[in-house]
Amino acid sequence: MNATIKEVSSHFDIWGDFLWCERYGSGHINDTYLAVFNQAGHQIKYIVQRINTNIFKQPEQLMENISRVLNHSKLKLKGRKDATRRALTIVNANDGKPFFVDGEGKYWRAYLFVDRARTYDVLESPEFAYQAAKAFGSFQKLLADIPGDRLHETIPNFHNTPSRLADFDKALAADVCGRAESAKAEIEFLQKNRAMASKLLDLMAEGKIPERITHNDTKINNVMLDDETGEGICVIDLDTIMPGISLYDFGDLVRTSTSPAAEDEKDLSKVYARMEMFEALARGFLEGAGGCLTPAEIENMPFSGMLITFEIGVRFLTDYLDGDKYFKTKREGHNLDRCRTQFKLVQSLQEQEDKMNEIMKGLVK
Ligand code: ADP
Ligand code: GN1
Ligand code: MG
Repeated sequence: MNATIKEVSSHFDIWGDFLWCERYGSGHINDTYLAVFNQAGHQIKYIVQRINTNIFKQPEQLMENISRVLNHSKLKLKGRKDATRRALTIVNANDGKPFFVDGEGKYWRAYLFVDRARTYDVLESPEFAYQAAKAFGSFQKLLADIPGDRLHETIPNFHNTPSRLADFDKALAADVCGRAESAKAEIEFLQKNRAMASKLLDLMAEGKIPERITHNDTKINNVMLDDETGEGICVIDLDTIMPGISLYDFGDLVRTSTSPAAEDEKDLSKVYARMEMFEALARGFLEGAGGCLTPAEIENMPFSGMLITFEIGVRFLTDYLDGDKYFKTKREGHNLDRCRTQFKLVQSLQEQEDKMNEIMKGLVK
C-alpha cells in the first residue's frame, strides 16, 4: 500500500518526501488514504483517494462537478482566513487535471487534509446534530446560485426510490445467492411500506417541490466538525452533488443522526429515533438554509427522514440479495444487518411522526 500511494502521490502537485500512509475513514464507496509528507521539515497531510469507478462511471464528469462546486465555494470564502478548512481544496495532478489515471486505468484524486476537525459515525449530542445540519443547510444555500449549466448526474436515479424498488424486485426475483429466505421479515416490511416511495417525486412533478442542486449523501460522517468549537466546518464527499431535492439531504441527516446506534448495529433494541436529535437537525438545517426552503419542503421534513431511511434500507437489502456487490462489507450478512437497522429506524420514526410534526410547528411559527 505504501509503495502504491507513494507512486500515485508523485503524480500530484505535492512537494516533499513521502513519509507514510494509512487507510482512512469509514466510507462505503471510495478507497481513502491519509498520506503524510515531509515538507521542509514539517509533516503535511493529504487525502489521496481512489474513485470507485464501478459506481461512478464518468469520473471526469464527476470531477468537473466537484471542481465547479469548490471554485464557487472558494469565491464565496474569499478573504476568510481559514478558507482551506471551510471547503475542500483539490490538489491537481502534474498535468493540471484534478485527477490522475494510473497504468491500470484507476482514477485517483487528492485533497488538502482538513486538520483539527473530524467526522463522526454516530452522534452523542444534539449540539453536534445542530452544527452538522446547519453546515449542510448552508451548503444547500451555497449550491443554489452556482453559475453555468446543469451539473452532471453522477449516478442517474440516485434518490429515485421507485427505481430503487424496481432494482430490489429484480434482485429478489433472481435471488442469485439464495439469500431471500434469510431476509423474509425485511422483505415483508419492504412490501408493506413501498407505497411511500414516490411521494416526493410526485410533489416535484406537481410543481410543489423544486429541483435544486443537492449533496445527496449527507450522512453524518460526510461533514467535518471542528475539534475546538464543534462547528460544522467542512462538507465533504462531494461525488453525488447533482440535481435533486433538498429533502433528500435533510432526510439522510435524520437517517444517520437520530439513532444512537451504528448503521450496522446488531442489537436492534439500541436503534430508535431520538426526538431531541430531530429537533436539533431541523433547527440547524432551517437556519443554515436561511429561508431558501419552500413551505412544502419544510412540511415534508419529517417524512423525508422516513423515506430516505427506507430507501437506503432497500438498497442494503438489494445489495445483500445481489451478493454484496456495491457497498463495502466486512462480515457475512453485513448488508442485511444494515438493512435491519434502517427498517427499525423507519418504524421508530413512523411511530413518532406526530411528535416530529409538532416540533416542526414549534420551529416555523
Ligand atoms: P466515501 O465516499 O468512501 O465515503 P469520503 O470522501 O467520505 O469517502 O472519505 C472517507 C472519510 O475520509 C471521511 O468520512 C472523512 O473522515 C475522511 N476525509 C475525507 N476527506 C477528507 C479531508 N479532505 N480531510 C480530512 N479527512 C477527510
Ligand atoms: C454510501 O460514500 P458513503 O459511505 O458516504 C452511499 C450512500 C449511502 C451510504 C449508506 C455513492 O455513502 O448513498 O446512503 O453509503 N454512497 C453512494 O451508509 O452510493
Ligand atoms: Mg463518505
